[in-house]
Amino acid sequence: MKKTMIGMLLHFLSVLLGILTLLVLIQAQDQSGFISIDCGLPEHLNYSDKSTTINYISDANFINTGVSKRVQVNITVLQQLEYVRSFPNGVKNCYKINVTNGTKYLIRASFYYGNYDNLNDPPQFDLHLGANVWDTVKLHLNVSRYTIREIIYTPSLDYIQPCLVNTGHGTPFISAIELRPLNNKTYVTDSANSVLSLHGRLDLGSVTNLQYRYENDVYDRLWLPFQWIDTKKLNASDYLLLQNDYTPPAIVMRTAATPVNASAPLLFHWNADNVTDQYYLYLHFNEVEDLTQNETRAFNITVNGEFFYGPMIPGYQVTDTVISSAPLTGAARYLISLSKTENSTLPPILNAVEIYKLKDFSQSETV
Ligand SMILES: *[C@@H]1O[C@H](CO)[C@@H](O)[C@H](O)[C@H]1NC(C)=O
Ligand SMILES: *[C@@H]1O[C@H](CO)[C@@H](O)[C@H](O)[C@H]1NC(C)=O
Ligand SMILES: *[C@@H]1O[C@H](CO)[C@@H](O)[C@H](O)[C@H]1NC(C)=O
Ligand SMILES: *[C@@H]1O[C@H](CO)[C@@H](O)[C@H](O)[C@H]1NC(C)=O
Ligand SMILES: *[C@@H]1O[C@H](CO)[C@@H](O)[C@H](O)[C@H]1NC(C)=O
Ligand SMILES: *[C@@H]1O[C@H](CO)[C@@H](O)[C@H](O)[C@H]1NC(C)=O
Ligand SMILES: *[C@@H]1O[C@H](CO)[C@@H](O)[C@H](O)[C@H]1NC(C)=O
Ligand SMILES: *[C@@H]1O[C@H](CO)[C@@H](O)[C@H](O)[C@H]1NC(C)=O
Ligand SMILES: *[C@@H]1O[C@H](CO)[C@@H](O)[C@H](O)[C@H]1NC(C)=O
Ligand SMILES: *[C@@H]1O[C@H](CO)[C@@H](O)[C@H](O)[C@H]1NC(C)=O
Ligand SMILES: *[C@@H]1O[C@H](CO)[C@@H](O)[C@H](O)[C@H]1NC(C)=O
Ligand SMILES: CC(=O)N[C@H]1CO[C@H](CO)[C@@H](O)[C@@H]1O
Repeated sequence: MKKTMIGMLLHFLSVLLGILTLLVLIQAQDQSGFISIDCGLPEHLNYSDKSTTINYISDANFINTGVSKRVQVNITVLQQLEYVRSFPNGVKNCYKINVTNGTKYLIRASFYYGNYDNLNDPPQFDLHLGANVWDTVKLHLNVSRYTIREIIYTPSLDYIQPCLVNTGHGTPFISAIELRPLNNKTYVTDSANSVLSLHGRLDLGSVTNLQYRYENDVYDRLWLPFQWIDTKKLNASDYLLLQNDYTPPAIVMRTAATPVNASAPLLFHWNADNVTDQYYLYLHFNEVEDLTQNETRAFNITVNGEFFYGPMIPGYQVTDTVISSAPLTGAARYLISLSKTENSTLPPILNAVEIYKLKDFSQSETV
């Protein structure tokens, strides 16, 4: 195992930078520790999902309120979206789900309206975790879209209480709650009372245009295929990959984005909801080409023009993850630029990216 940590303070954005190259061989992992709850599912219908092999159980043992309903769409994929639990009564309805305290979990709540109430009127409501406001959920009428909310959270009690809160914009409901234990060396923040909330998780250069999750991803993260303008796709000839602790799926890391114009930088950006927002960025690299002696690929990474990390030289068939070990903050828009160094013969690449927003969870874990 090799570990390199380069830290550097950035005055403008106050960012500490680091690179992790933690090399471990891919470990075979099963879904042990996964908690997969299909909300509204009648108890005798527990099932193993066809596409992921994940076992889903009814929410009947986790909540006493609400009613089970079925969506008006024939579900062919993502069977957990077929039933919902809807909460016509009460302002705040809470689940109580047993967990292993001290374990870092990815917690995902899924919502699929599917006109389950025959009103053709998708609601808006709030999602809480205990006394903490997690997010607002706004549903779509479009039957081909579903909504997720995801956080990375380490409970200190042996149960969690996700709650649906009626804010006067329709009846709250929920389709699924999924908990996935993560490696506690990953997604580390320095604020004890905060959680990471998913802002985006992209698979760049995808040649299949498919969304990947378990079993490709041992942690069942969802990777969305995406292509930025002025980029083209590169793909490796095989799936060989020496993993790090983040373990992005080999099928995601097999492909990368690179600028169409080989001397131009690779650029992407996101807009902050608020300049006070704090973001954590995770850039995953894997050299997809077997470079010859006279070829080099080296690039520097900047955030809003300020040096972030470099020179980055992706290892061949190795996952390298560049992380912001302190949050990016103070801007309305974050422009990330990867530009080749003077001596690099090849343009920059990027295989996958994750962006999380820090959320304050300093209120009680219970309701
Ligand atoms: C479904 O799963 C739950 C939780 O494991 C269990 O309590 C229940 O008995 C199961 N129901 C059936 C019919 O298997
Ligand atoms: C759902 O499937 C049933 C039976 O296969 C069919 O009768 C019905 O029309 C389908 N509904 C929709 C909305 O596709
Ligand atoms: C949760 O844990 C408590 C205490 O250990 C136990 O009494 C209860 O049955 C558990 N609930 C479920 C749904 O497993
Ligand atoms: C788990 O909770 C118990 C008490 O319920 C506490 O003693 C223990 O320290 C907690 N463990 C962690 C890792 O938080
Ligand atoms: C529904 O969403 C899909 C996927 O985002 C999109 O392709 C389609 O155009 C949308 N349909 C409508 C009616 O908005
Ligand atoms: C991660 O978990 C291991 C084993 O449960 C524990 O020994 C270690 O202290 C934890 N590390 C952190 C940073 O929480
Ligand atoms: C390619 O990018 C370089 C550097 O940004 C620029 O000078 C050049 O004009 C670009 N070429 C084309 C064809 O856009
Ligand atoms: C931005 O955040 C600050 C502090 O958290 C808050 O006072 C302000 O209302 C927020 N602005 C908007 C537009 O949400
Ligand atoms: C790199 O070396 C190979 C032979 O090993 C040669 O064919 C190629 O032209 C060289 N490329 C450059 C850019 O020098
Ligand atoms: C890239 O970063 C290195 C290390 O900080 C620096 O020496 C070099 O000048 C930078 N190169 C470019 C082209 O920005
Ligand atoms: C770039 O190449 C030149 C000429 O080969 C060399 O003098 C210089 O040290 C190289 N710079 C870096 C950063 O490797
Ligand atoms: C599946 C796929 O698109 N594979 C491509 C990977 O990249 C090579 C070129 O390097 C193409 O020839 C393959 O078609």
